[in-house]
Amino acid sequence: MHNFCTQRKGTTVNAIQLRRCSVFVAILWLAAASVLASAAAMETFDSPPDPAKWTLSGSAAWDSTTQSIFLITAGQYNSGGSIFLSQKLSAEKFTVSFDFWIGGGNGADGMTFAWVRGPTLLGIGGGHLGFYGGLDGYGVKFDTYSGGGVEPENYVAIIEGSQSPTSTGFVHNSGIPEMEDVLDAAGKPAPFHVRIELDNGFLQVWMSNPTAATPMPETQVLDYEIAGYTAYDAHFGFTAGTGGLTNTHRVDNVMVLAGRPTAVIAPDGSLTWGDFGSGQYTVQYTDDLVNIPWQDVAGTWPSANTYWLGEDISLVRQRFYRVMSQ
Ligand SMILES: [Ca+2]
Ligand SMILES: [Ca+2]
Repeated sequence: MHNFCTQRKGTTVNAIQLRRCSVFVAILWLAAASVLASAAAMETFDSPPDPAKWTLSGSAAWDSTTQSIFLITAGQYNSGGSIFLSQKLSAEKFTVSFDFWIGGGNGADGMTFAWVRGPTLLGIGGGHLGFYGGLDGYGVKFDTYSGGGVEPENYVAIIEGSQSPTSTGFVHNSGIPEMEDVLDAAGKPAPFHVRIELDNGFLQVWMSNPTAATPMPETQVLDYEIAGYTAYDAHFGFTAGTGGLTNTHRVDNVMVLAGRPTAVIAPDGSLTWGDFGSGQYTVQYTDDLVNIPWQDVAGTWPSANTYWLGEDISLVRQRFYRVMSQ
C-alpha cells in the first residue's frame, strides 16, 4: 500500500497528528481540540472558579449574586483586574465566546479579551485596561472611554500589548452600539455576547445583544488579518481597567476552544480523540485531499471516543478522516 505518511511528512500534513500509517491514514483536524484532556474551557462561573484552572489578578473576583466574574467593580478607582486560564493553549486557531457587561459607574475605561504569553497576567489599570504596559500578546478591546487624540469614546479594536493605550490598534470599529449601561426592557443588565475566531492571524469578531431593550442582532464588527502573526501558546482570558472614572466590568459564560488535536487509532480501529466538550461531532472523509470534497460520514457522534469501526465506517482502504465539533 502506498505509504502516504512518509511521503507527506514535512509538508502540510506534518502539522496534524498522524497515527498508524501502515494500513491507512487518518487526518484528524478538530475545529478546537486539545493537547490536554481539558483543553477547552466552558465556564458559567455559577460557582467560584477553580483556582487550579483560572488565575485571578488585581481586582478580579467571583460575584455570587450575578454568578459571574467581576474584573473590576464600580467605585474601584485606578485599578485593573484580570482572569486567565492558568494553562496555555495553542493560539494558532481558536474560537472563543463570552458575555460581558459594562456599567453601573461613571464611565471608564473598558476591557479586553486577550491571549498572552505570560508570565505576567495583568497590565496597568486605567486607560491601559489592565492589558497594556505588561501583557505580551494580542487582544480585542471593548473601550468605553476616549483618552484623547485619535481615540473614539465607544469602540472595539484588535490590539497588541506594545501599542499605545490610546491608539486604536491594528483596526477598530466605532460604529457599534453604546456598550455602557445596556439594559433589558425590565431595566436589568443586558450583557453583550461576543464570538471571536482566529485562524493563523485572520481574526473575526461578532457581537450581539439579544436581551437589550434595543436588541443588537449578531453583527460582525471586526474582520482583519494581523500581518506577520506567528502562533504561540497563550493564556486566554480577560482584563479591565478603571481610572478617575469607574464601571463594573463583568464577564460570564466563557467558552474557549483552542489547541492542537490529539488522536490515537488503536489496532482494533477504534478512535480516541481529545474531548473538548462539544457534545456533538461531525465526521467527514475524503479519498483525495486535493481533488475530492469532504463528505459526511452518516451518523451522529455524541462522544469524543466514538468507535471508528462500525456499520457506517469500514477502513479497508486509504482514506482521510477529520473530526469537527459542532
Ligand atoms: Ca454565570
Ligand atoms: Ca480608552
